[in-house]
Amino acid sequence: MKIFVLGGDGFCGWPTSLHLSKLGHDVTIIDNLSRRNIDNELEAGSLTPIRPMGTRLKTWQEGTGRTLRYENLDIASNYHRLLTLIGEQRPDAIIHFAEQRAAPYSMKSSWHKRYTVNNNLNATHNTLAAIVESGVDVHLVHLGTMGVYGYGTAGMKIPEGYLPIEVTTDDGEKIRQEILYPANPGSIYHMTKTQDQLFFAYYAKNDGLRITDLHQGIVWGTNTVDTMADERLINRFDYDGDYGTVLNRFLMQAAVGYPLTVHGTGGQTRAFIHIQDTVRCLQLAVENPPERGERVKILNQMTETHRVRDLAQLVADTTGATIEHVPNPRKEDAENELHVKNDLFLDLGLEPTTLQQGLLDEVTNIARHYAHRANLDKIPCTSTWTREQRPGAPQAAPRHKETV
Ligand code: NAD
Ligand code: USQ
Repeated sequence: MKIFVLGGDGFCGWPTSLHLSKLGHDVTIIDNLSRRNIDNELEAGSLTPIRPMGTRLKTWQEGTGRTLRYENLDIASNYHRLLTLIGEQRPDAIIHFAEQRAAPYSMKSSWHKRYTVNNNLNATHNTLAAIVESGVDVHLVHLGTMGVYGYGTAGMKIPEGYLPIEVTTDDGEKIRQEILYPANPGSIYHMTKTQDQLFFAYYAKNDGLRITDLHQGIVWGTNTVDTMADERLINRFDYDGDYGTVLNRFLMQAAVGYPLTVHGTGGQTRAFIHIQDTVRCLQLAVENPPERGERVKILNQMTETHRVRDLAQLVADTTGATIEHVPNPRKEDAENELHVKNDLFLDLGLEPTTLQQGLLDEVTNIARHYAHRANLDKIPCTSTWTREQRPGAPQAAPRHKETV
């Protein structure tokens, strides 16, 4: 298959590109390297020494004899080049990872909110419009997030995208239908993913596009078998307060002797998946496209759920790290339950890598191995969700009954 990987230089996109290339697919990476530029902006960087794109491609070629193509292109602003590439190359599938993906980064300032909205919505919409305009029958596979649902359960497992409902018409007739699960984003970043869903529903309905949307949980781990083959292929590992995700941050913090930063009570429950399972899910999604005219195929891409304080305890027990409860810079429920359906990927043959299997390996081979590269000043989460949470901000005046 000919496959475009939008965002193929990133944490999920790079190992996915290697995995698909190894399987014999003809892969073209499209990436504007904005993530590397954000590292410059934040004066932070990957714990692992990621190599320039040219070195990555050459190393893969030398090691496997396979060629990965690369186009440096901003898909959010360079619509015509994207359209031309689709028209000339006629890909069978496009995998879309190319968005600004960090919730804390999206909340840093009004500039960061606007950048995230402009980048993510235009990236997704340009891709859809270009597929239609090109007339090529492409299967679009998008990386969405579990966060589109919010993290509540309403007393049931979160279904895969669609909620069955029953409404009573004015004539008293009961009608059953399935609607998109109500969106409940917890950050500007997550909000862009809820809007992506509407773009997909519209283009599937109006233009018959074949679209798969993967609602992925928090990805942990670093390497896959392919990125481990040569150190020059190593994947990125984010640990800073904006881009580091919770479990990888805890692993890194344990390795450098920094107390594990649990926000508030640590009562947040989240869904997780290992990076090796992410690439396998992408393979399964590409191999199982929806039919033309079918509604958007939505799959929950996660393998286990954990409460943040339990994760901290697990890492502490494994490594001897200490735990610190720090004020939560986010606006989120102090405690939540989360139960999620993931039958679709299990039915397709996914065999999950569990935390129990991979945790110690990750601590030893990545976090401890590269601990000398860490900048501890970059660990604290400084992006706050509201003005009132900013350091030194005047507290909102109490609302008295008579002024309401
Ligand atoms: P990442 O930031 O490491 O990778 C994204 C890549 O897209 C980067 O290389 C960046 O340079 C590129 N990019 C961004 N905007 C672009 C544009 N306008 N044009 C061209 N390239 C652009 O992020 P990631 O962790 O690999 O996440 C990939 C996708 O998966 C995201 O859409 C994210 O929302 C989703 N996701 C990630 C996680 C996770 O835990 N990392 C979990 C769930 C969903
Ligand atoms: N948290 C801590 N301590 C930390 C960092 C985070 O307690 O040091 C807490 C947060 O308050 C939050 C939870 O851990 O309650 C998860 O935070 P996170 O940064 O690991 O994950 P999140 O912001 O949700 O975003 C990540 C990815 C995003 C993806 C999402 C999937 O960056 O791209 O969409 O996970 S999900 O969470 O399922 O929506």
